[in-house]
Amino acid sequence: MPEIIFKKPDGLTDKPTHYCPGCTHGVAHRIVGEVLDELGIRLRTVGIAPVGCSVLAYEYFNCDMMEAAHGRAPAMATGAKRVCPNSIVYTYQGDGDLASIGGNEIFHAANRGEKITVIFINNAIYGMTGGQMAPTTLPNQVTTTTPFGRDADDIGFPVRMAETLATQSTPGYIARAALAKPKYIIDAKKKIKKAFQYQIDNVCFSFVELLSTCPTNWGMPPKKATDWLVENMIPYFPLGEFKTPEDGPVKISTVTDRPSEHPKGPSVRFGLVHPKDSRIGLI
Ligand SMILES: Cc1ncc(C[n+]2csc(CCOP(=O)(O)OP(=O)(O)O)c2C)c(N)n1
Ligand code: SF4
Ligand SMILES: [Mg+2]
Repeated sequence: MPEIIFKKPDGLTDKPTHYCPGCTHGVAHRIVGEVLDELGIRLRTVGIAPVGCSVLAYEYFNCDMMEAAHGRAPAMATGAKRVCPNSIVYTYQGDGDLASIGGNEIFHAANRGEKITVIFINNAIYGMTGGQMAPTTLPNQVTTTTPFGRDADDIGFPVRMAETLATQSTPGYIARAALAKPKYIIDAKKKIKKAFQYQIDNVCFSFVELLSTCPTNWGMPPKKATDWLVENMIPYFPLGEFKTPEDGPVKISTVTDRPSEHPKGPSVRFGLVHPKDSRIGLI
C-alpha cells in the first residue's frame, strides 16, 4: 500500500469551491480545515457562514454549519455557543460583512468575551458584489465606488479591526496574519490553531484577521495580487498578536507629548499599554 503523505483535510468536504483562481479564501478554508482535524474538534464544531464571496462556506467546511444574515454571524455564534457550551463555534466573515455591515455585532461580541473564534478575511474590498470600497480599502486604492482612489480626507482612513478590538478591556486573543506566501501562511495557521485552542480551553474570545487577496476585483493576476498584499496591506495592517489573555487587562496611559510647536499646541493623547509591554502603545 502506498503511504499517503498529503491529502485534503477531513475538515473540508469534497465539493470544489467556486472561488476565483488565486483567491486566498481557498487558502483560509484549507488551513481552518487542517486545524479542525489536528485539534480533533471537527465533530463538535459549528461554523457560521457569512454573506459575501464565502457565502457558500457551509458547502465546503465539513462540520455543522449555519448561514447568517449579513454581519450577524457573531450574534448567531453567541446563541450557538451559549446553548451548546461544549461545542466549538466559529464565524468566517469578510471585511464588508464584519467591519462594515456587522461592525456593531463584532464589537459587542468581543466586548462580552463570547467564547467563540472569529476568522476575519480582510481583502480590502467588497468582493462578491463587484469590488466596491470596504472599510478596509487602503488610501488611494481604486475600487468601483472610489474610481479616483479612496480619499481618506473625505471618507476616512481604513479601519484596523484587530487593533480596535484589542483596545477592549475584556480579555481575548486578537491577532493578524497574511495569506500571501508560505512563511505568512504557516504563521496564519499557527494563529488560527492558537485561537481555537483558547476556545477549547474555555479561556476567551478569539479573533484572527487574515489579509487576503481578491485578484478579480483588484484587477491583477494572482502572483501580482500576493505581491500587492505584501507591499501595500502589511505596512498599513501590521501582522502580530495584539492581545493575548495572558497579558491581563489593557490599561490606558495618558500623555501630553504633542510638541508645543505643533499647530494645535499641546494636547492630551491616549495610549493603550499592556502590563507586560507596550504592544499597542501607539500614541
Ligand atoms: C444587509 C446587506 N447589505 C448588503 C448586502 C449585499 N452584499 C452581499 S455580499 C456584499 C459584500 C461582501 O463583501 P465582504 O464581506 O468583504 O466579502 P468578500 O466578498 O470580499 O469576501 C454585500 C454588500 C446584503 N446581502 N445584505
Ligand atoms: S471576487 Fe475576489 S474575493 Fe470573491 S472569489 Fe473572486 S477573487 Fe475571491
Ligand atoms: Mg471583502
